[in-house]
Amino acid sequence: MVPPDKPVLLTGASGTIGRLLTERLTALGWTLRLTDLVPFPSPLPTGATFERIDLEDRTAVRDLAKGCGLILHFGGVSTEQSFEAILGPNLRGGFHIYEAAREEKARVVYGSSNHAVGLYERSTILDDDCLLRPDGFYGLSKAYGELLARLYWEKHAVESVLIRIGSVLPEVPDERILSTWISHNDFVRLIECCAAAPSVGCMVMWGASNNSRSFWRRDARDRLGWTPLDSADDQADRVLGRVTDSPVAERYQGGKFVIVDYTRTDFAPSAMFPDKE
Ligand code: 15L
Repeated sequence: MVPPDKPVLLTGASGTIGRLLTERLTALGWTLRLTDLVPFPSPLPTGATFERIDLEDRTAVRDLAKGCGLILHFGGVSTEQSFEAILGPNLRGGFHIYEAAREEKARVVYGSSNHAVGLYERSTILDDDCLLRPDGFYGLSKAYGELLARLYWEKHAVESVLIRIGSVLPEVPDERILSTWISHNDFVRLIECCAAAPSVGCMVMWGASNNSRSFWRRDARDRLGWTPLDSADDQADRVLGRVTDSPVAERYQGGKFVIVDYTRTDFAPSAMFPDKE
């Protein structure tokens, strides 16, 4: 695929996903403008520049996005934390990203998460139009980001691909991730498709490889031109039986994120939507 003709802003560049994309996309000839709150941990590859900014700084985000045609937004808090810790980077930061995208007429690839729907039971198979059921404040911030994207599409024609990322890991560490795994190669190809598709509107993509145990089904991948080529299935023998000791974590798609500050004893959330399950 031909690299984007304009520079691409990548937030969260120093994190796991950011470092993967920096290495792989520059090797494909992309010009990347990287940013993170913490320094980039290794030497910068050719084609990448780095500026350390805070997503809460609206002017800094706007200035850094100048001239970019695509924003890969993977910055912010990526674990379950207090509302106060998530508010600035994820909610306010997300708003700054969308304001910058609106000004630049840039497309956004928004790093959403399976934790936006983490309170579905594992036996429920979800399509892209399912109700959002966040499993904590982190998942809630991703649900907000998805709605922010929809607002900016409907009011300002800012295009977005909302990737509900499963687990981006070199290999599968446990039984749950047999359902949520996305290989590095599938993930990088997905990002290439997000950049290359002639139009994306505001679409949701399940960010997972071709796993037979997947919790997820329909999305707009045909329109995007993406087909995952890998599968966690090959690794099943090694990890089947590697589970937590929490019945709550094992019951819900979000796994361990669900049990942070979980106070119910009756497993009732699923009973809120009996007709959907
Ligand atoms: C996420 O959203 C997290 O950022 C990542 O660290 C993993 O925990 C992943 O979800 C997951 O659910 O496996």
